[in-house]
Amino acid sequence: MPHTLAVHTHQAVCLITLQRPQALNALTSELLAELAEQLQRCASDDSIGAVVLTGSRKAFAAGADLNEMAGRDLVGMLNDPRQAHWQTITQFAKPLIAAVNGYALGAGCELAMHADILIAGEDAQFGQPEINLGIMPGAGGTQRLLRAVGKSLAMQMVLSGEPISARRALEAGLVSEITPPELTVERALQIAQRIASKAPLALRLAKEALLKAQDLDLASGLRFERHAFTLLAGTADRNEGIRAFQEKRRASFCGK
Ligand code: DAK
Repeated sequence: MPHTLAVHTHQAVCLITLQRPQALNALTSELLAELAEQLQRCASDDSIGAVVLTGSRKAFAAGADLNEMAGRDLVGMLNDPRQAHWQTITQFAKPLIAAVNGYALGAGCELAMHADILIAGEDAQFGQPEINLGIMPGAGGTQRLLRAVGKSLAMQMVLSGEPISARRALEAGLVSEITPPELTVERALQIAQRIASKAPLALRLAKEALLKAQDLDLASGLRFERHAFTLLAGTADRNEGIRAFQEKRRASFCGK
């Protein structure tokens, strides 16, 4: 049983809630290990189609746990077990939705940016305040933020440490929707349920292709897309999807 997370699965969607309210969900090694373990479990469970990750109304997560970080020197950072946990989170291949209320700062913002879709409450704040501590983002904050919001705003956030509001995050493309805070999780679950009803192999390849768009040049990305599209032509779910359309009924996908 995880200590730092609450985990509930309902109709093919797993809801993972960060639970360290005493420290605004600051990310400890234990929390990251438990999160990585839960994502691995979801990855190997065929009955789970999507995951929603959330925190509390006050904080999604206020960054890496600074009390834990204070005890790590250079060698400690190089051998940091958290690196492996971040890798596991990065490699999660099923759809991942973040429902963000309150503070998403430092590693908390970086964790939210690992999600494929971000839904934010109106009071959410996104920031990379590491510069105030004499350090810089270390879990993708420079790379994913720049790709999400563009150079000028990413530079401003990382170099000044100033957070941005949910509305600004929406305008910049960091989040796709904002909601009243009490509805953020519900809206994320609604989107996750819809996604989880689709064909698993198509979801997996579509997510992979979309992520490649950030890394590859256009010709390579288009080549990957064509291969993935062709692969799906050999799946039972593709036949079922088209047959269901012709028979005017809802498709029932099997993941093959
Ligand atoms: N760590 C530990 N405790 C924290 C915390 C944090 N990041 N953030 C808040 N808390 C604790 C506070 O100490 C306080 O505890 P008590 O004093 O009550 O025991 C409690 O949560 C409530 O916080 P406040 O009293 O400060 O609440 P306020 O509403 O006044 O302020 C705040 C909220 C979020 C503005 C403030 O707490 C704050 O500035 N927190 C620190 C935010 C921050 O600087 N975050 C960035 C941390 S650096 C790595 C990759 C990445 C990283 C590290 C390693 N590897 C790949 C290895 C990332 C680094 C970071 O994220």
